Amino acid sequence: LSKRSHDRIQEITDLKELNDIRVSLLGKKGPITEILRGMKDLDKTERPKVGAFANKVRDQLTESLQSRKEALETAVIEQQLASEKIDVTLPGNQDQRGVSHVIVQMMDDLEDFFMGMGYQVVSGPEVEEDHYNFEMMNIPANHPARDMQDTFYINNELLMRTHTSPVQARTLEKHDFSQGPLKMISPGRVYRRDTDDATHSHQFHQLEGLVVDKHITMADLKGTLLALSKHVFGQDREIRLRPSYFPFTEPSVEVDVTCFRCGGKGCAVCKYTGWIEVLGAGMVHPNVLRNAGVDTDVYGGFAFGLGPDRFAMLKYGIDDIRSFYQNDLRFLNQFKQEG
Ligand code: FA5
Repeated sequence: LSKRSHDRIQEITDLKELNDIRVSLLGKKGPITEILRGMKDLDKTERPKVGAFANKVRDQLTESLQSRKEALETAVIEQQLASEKIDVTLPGNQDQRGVSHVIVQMMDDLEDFFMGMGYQVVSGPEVEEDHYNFEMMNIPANHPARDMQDTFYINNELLMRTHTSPVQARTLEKHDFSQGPLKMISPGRVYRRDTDDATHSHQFHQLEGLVVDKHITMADLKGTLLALSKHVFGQDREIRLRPSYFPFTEPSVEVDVTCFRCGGKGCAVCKYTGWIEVLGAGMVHPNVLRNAGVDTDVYGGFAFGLGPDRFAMLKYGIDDIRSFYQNDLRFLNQFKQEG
């Protein structure tokens, strides 16, 4: 009984079934109980032997049942652990990290470049006085150059600045030249009553640059803009200066960079000229310096104004400026920074 029962018990795979077997073997109606109950009918000399035997079998069965029960319980726990196991090699839930806007990245890069050359970064108000936006920049009322920059007026004196050039005037007024030369850039938003199209936006960005010191020449301007062009568009770039007109610079130039698609040979990107216009610049007009109280017998300088929107379009081959302002994540997420 003991051996056969033991083997059967060890084959059981279910706790309920095991309990049923226990009841059938050791319960009130089981064989052991029956033997013990029948003891009274036995001979006195037989009783201790049969009793000891029955007890031994019962103990063996109890032990067998107990060990099987423990084995099954352990198996249940193990199965549970296996099914609830955490796979630490699975990829985690990715956080949706934001991306700096491509224009912000472009402006950060330009700021880094100029700060590395010792320029200070200055900001000015977007709601600007007519006085700084135009008058101080040598564009008096009724001057035809005002038409070059169609303006959002707030009232007679206030407007949305049409360029970052008023920051030149504000900084020149405050600068103490006895402490050294002025080298500044000013990045920011500007506004014009332009009709939005692929290359024009009514709100866009500019980055102004201004250097005023003794003995500043056009060669300083050209060297600076060449270094800038190489930094942004690639080390192979060359630049050329073409005569232009701005009221606040004299002489004034438009700056072209050799096309970075064809290297200057001529292609669709540069309209087969080999050159791409990237910014306006010039030597600071003496009137601008005088308006700000700077002694033009001693000091002179150069200034430039570039459009980070247009720079980013050229650098990344973006054909519509409106892409920057539509906040389509499929567009913006393409400009993920490393790290
Ligand atoms: C100016 O605004 C001058 N203040 C720049 C300057 C500063 C010249 C200092 C000399 C010395 P302009 O209007 O060309 O110039 O604009 C400068 C740049 O802004 C352009 O080269 C172009 O990149 C960008 N820009 C002008 N209008 C728009 C527009 N509607 N949308 C996007 N970018 C524009």
